[in-house]
Amino acid sequence: MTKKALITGVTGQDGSYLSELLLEKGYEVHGIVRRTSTSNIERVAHLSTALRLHYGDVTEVSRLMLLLQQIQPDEVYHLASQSDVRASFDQPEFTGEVTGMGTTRILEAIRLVDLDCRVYQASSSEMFGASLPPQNESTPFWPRSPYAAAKTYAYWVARNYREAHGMFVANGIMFNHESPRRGMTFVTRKITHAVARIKAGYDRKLYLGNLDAVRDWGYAKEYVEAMWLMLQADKPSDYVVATGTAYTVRDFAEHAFGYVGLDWREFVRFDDRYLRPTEVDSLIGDPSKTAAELGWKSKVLMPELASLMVEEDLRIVNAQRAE
Ligand code: NAP
Ligand code: F7E
Repeated sequence: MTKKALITGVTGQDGSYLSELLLEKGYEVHGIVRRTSTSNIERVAHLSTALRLHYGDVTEVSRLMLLLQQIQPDEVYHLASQSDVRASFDQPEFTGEVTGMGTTRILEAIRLVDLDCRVYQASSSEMFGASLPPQNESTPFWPRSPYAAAKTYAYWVARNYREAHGMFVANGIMFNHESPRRGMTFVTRKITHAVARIKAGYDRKLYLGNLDAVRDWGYAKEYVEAMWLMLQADKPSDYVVATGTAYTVRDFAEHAFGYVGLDWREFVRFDDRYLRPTEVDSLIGDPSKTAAELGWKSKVLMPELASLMVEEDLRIVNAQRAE
């Protein structure tokens, strides 16, 4: 029997890589897409004949229930979220509604239609916030943004549906993961895209905020494999997904500019608009449980990740120039 998967947030970075992975594995893959006035399906356009897309929104439970009833998925990957930490300070209520309550709605919809399926909840290292690294599954949460607070709420709701209703719900506590498909506002992609534009002569400066922040950056394409593995386990649990390595934003900029032979110090300037009211200084994951129980281990580390992202942004910028 062909397995069926439903992905919320299918048009996002992770949704696109996960769709590819599940299609490769022979799944029938369904995705929920928001109706927007301009196209939001670029990341999955190449899969459009294989993917089955449905309009929906995690703020509308009646639609979620209908889709679950019609599709009858074996696995639900709940990735939909307002995922920009800085933006969550400007839109805290909206972030809570989508990133927090969205999880309750999807779980309650599954319960109400009495669907026997496995659920992945996209939890985040941001929940650790100010707790000192290395962070693992037992590290206390100390959220430092409305986004992190919403994800912490969603994490506990996921745990509660597991404990109260016996549902198979796994939390993937993912540390930052990036790729050439990363949204332009996140610091890695902002840097690699700027490097390509500066190299091509379109821009002369890049404005950034806190260069001292430490992150554990991995490659999104590898991280979606861990999502799938969590739903193949014998029992549901919570897993940290990370590389265990630490770099600053400054390190990332140095590698990205260095890849095209430029010195980052000539181009990067400070702009306090990119500072956050409360910052997360250092996130470094300890993925030992995930390695031991799921056999997952990251391969691509920051220097290679920065290079492959710059490489793809150079290709994009050069293709635009040729048009
Ligand atoms: P992303 O690129 O920002 O994608 C978010 C997805 O959610 C998009 O498809 C977006 O649709 C969709 N969405 C937003 N609001 C929605 C709504 N109201 N109803 C339905 N869909 C909605 O995020 P990502 O990097 O792929 O991350 C996937 C998940 O993992 C998110 O929950 C994120 O918070 C979490 N996470 C990410 C990281 C990371 O480093 N990437 C780390 C830990 C956890 P549009 O395309 O229409 O905007
Ligand atoms: O910031 C600093 C910024 O926005 C990383 C999301 O996927 O990962 C992501 O959240 C660091 C922060 O990611 C700029 O202050 C400096 O310390 O790329 P980011 P994030 O906030 O870590 C987690 C795990 C998620 O779950 C989230 O959904 O970089 N920084 N200058 C900057 N950040 C941005 N965006 N822009 C700057 O100019």
